Amino acid sequence: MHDTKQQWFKDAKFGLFIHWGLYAVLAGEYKGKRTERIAEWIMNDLDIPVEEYRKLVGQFCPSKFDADALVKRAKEQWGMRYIVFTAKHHEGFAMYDSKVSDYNVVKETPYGQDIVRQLRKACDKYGMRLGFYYSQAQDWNDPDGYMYGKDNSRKNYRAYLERICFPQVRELLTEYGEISIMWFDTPMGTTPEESRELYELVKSLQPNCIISGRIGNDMGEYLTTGDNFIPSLPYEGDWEVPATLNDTWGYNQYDHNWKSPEEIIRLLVKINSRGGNYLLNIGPKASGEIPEESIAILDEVGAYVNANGEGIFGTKHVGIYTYDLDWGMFTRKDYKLYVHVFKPRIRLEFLNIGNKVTGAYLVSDKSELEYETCITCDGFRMIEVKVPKEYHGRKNYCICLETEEAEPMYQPIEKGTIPKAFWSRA
Ligand code: FHN
Repeated sequence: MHDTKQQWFKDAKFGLFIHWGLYAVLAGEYKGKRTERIAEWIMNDLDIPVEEYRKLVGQFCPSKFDADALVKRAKEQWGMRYIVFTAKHHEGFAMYDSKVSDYNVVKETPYGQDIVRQLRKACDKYGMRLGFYYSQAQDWNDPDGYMYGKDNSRKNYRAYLERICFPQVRELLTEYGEISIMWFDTPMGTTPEESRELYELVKSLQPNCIISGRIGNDMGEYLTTGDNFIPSLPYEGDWEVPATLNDTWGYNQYDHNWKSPEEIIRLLVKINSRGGNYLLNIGPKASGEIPEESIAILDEVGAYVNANGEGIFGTKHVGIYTYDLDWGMFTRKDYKLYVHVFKPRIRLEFLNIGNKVTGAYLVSDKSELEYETCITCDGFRMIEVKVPKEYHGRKNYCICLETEEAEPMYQPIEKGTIPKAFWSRA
């Protein structure tokens, strides 16, 4: 079982991933050809030569980037608890003032400013945790960095690690204050010894910095699931789902396949209910602006998160309930079972829950709710909560059932197998 031993990560539940690099200039299209895959992979997928791709630096001038406004919004409006920013993605371009390689935003772009430094400042101001995505193996700019689906046999990855990866990781962990996560990705041919070296480098510089699941060779401190992949069962231990709002990470002007705010709310609660964190991505444009669709979705999601944060942050994975409800999902803390209600209901019925309920309230304003426990005419134990009249037509709210027992006690469907104690309480 993965254990980061960091309570903040276990409690965080909702984070912001930011994929931003030179690929934003192309926005999914190079010389009239659109990429059919994720936008930040355009260099690799459309075989753009290094010399050509490097010319994009001249067009990178994000004058509309406002780190302060972004972090403020992520914290206050979207309810997110941490940010992971692509300090260097597979394209090999550093979004900070790297002394290790001139291929960076300060040295080579007309913009000339350190993006990471601006995020650091804003995160400090708003009390937001900051982590870095760092592509430790794939580097399409460097002759010794891995590429995907290409011949890597003549590359000297060891030389790459020593020349670029290790020194840049050192820079990121010594020049930018307290870093909460190093988010490594696509380890490719990294050996266990190399993963170990990288792990130890991070820990020697910042012992509390958490290392993502994709450092390779099972050395991550938490499980990073596949992109947009949610485990279908509750999972104990620390884990995180990196996920997109549409079908790309980096900005793609042609990708309009946005998920709705309602879908995102359900995905967030589903992941939280199974015990994980949701690391949800935005891909800023080359201008520095955040796509308006992303903002609109996240503003609405954030309204839910802010009103119902008690049932999100600090919750633990919920065991398997006997039934698959089409109108709601559970999260929990000790002695509290939260029910996120996604469809209009007049009453909320919970069949085969064995707990003794001691109170019920609406999470957003703490108002008390009426409830009762009964035995159905089929002989099943049922808890019933009355939805207040003004909520009858409403969806997307959260209630809390306070219980005498620390954990929810789901009963099997077959009556004969239900322990007597639960029946006698009704
Ligand atoms: O190749 C990357 C991809 O561009 C993106 O960064 C995602 C985020 O999880 N990780 C890799 C693919 O899994």
